[in-house]
Amino acid sequence: MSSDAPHIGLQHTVFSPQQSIERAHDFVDHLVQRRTVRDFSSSPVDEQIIHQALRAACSAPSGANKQPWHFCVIQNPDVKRQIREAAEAEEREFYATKAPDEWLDDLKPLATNDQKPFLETAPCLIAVFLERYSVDEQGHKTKNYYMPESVGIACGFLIAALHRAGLATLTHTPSPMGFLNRILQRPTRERPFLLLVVGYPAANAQVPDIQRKPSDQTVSWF
Ligand code: IYR
Repeated sequence: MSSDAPHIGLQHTVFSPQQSIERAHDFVDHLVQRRTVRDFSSSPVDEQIIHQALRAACSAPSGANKQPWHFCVIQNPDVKRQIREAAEAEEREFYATKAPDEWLDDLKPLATNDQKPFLETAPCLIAVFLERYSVDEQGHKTKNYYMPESVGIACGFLIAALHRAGLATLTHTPSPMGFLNRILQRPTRERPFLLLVVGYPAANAQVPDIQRKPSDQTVSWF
């Protein structure tokens, strides 16, 4: 069923077949170099880069265009310290008691532990919240749809845009992350979804020697 809702002409660039292939290679060759980084430099990040990457994130498709996300950009050292302390408290419990052995075994190649110094070293953290529901101008609750899918896609855009600008990121999810609502004073209708650590890699940054699955395991063509 179509509706009378206003529509406008699509703005979309189509390239020649050769250009399309080259552009796909250029973009993907760079994107696949992205690695999750845990050794961050304290070098500052120009806020323009963060603004632009958030523009990318906020342009993501979302269920019924509800845009069910909120991004908190944290650069204040005192707020970063509070987040580190709260995250490490959760991580101590995770590593000492909560995590089953299988999970700890799966984490061995990453060599992670309950220490999260990057939460203070990195110049910028972006806390991403998922809006369970919204509130309209009259204060009435309004529904959102496909929130995890929508916010997940927005985070993908965000990470890709930051990588494209030469920044490193770490998708950090201490569990539970309710401390982010408290520290950042976000309402309970917003669920903390991801804590993204953003900055430049340390000069001597190391990453785990792990491989991506071959495409015959991850892709089927029909
Ligand atoms: N949140 C913990 C554990 C952890 C869990 C997964 I799944 C990872 O991919 C990486 C780490 C930590 O950050 O150490």
